[in-house]
Amino acid sequence: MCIKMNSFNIWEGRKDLTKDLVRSLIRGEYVAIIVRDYITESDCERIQENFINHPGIQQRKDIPAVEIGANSYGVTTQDYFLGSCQVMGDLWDLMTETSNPVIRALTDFQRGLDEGVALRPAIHKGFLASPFRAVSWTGGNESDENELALGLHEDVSQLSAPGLEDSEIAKIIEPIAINLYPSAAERGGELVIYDMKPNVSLRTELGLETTGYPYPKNILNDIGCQSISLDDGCLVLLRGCYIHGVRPSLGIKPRILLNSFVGAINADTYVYYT
Ligand SMILES: O=C(O)CCC(=O)C(=O)O
Ligand SMILES: [Fe+2]
Repeated sequence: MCIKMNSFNIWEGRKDLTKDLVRSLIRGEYVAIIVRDYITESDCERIQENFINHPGIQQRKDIPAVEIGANSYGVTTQDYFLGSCQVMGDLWDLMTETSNPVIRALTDFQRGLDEGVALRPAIHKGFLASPFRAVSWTGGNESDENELALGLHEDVSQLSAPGLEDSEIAKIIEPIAINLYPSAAERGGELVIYDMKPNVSLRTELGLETTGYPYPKNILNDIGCQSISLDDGCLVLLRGCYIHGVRPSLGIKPRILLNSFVGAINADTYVYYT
């Protein structure tokens, strides 16, 4: 699927997300940062169990996936923030008897921001965005080399959706995804990132200016990409303006993603949302 490797910078290491790495990512020196073994084995096991047995798990309607948490994609500001508040208890349950690696990742991210720059939840009329959502993509057939469980997209255009105009998150120019994988697929489930940052005119030409999804494969024919194999405990920070997608997962173990987005809304404030 990837035709040209290593054409852009992805940092890879283990255990810790340092201030310097966060700074380098924000400055644009890397497209993504991969920190393996970021979540402890016992937290991974616990989150897997909590996810599988969770009564709040929902089948998504638009794409084969199961999810716990609120999602700002395709909804109005009011529905998103209301939904975020309603799922807070479910998210706590998912973190039962863990050290809460999502809060650790958000805190590590904040430490990399310049002095005086705050990271806080996005807020709307007193309602707070939730710190993460948990999702497992269940679709796709791994034997088909072109198939994806989550199609090619970027995470920027969806912030221009008409329903979100009045929200803080609509002010974000470049979101960064903070993705934790307490459970990776036995096989497959790779995150594929392309060296392409579509501009507004391309997004508009393709009719994706308020969704960022799904990009047709043929625009990527000569574009470099990297396929990132994930394992239990990985943390990936990804600049959401680059086109990316997810390969189908195989095996009985679910591929579980804990996802948050962060982005600047002014010179001294970053917000997180889902
Ligand atoms: O599942 C993944 O690895 C990435 C998911 C993603 O890109 C998204 O939810 O926007
Ligand atoms: Fe994404």
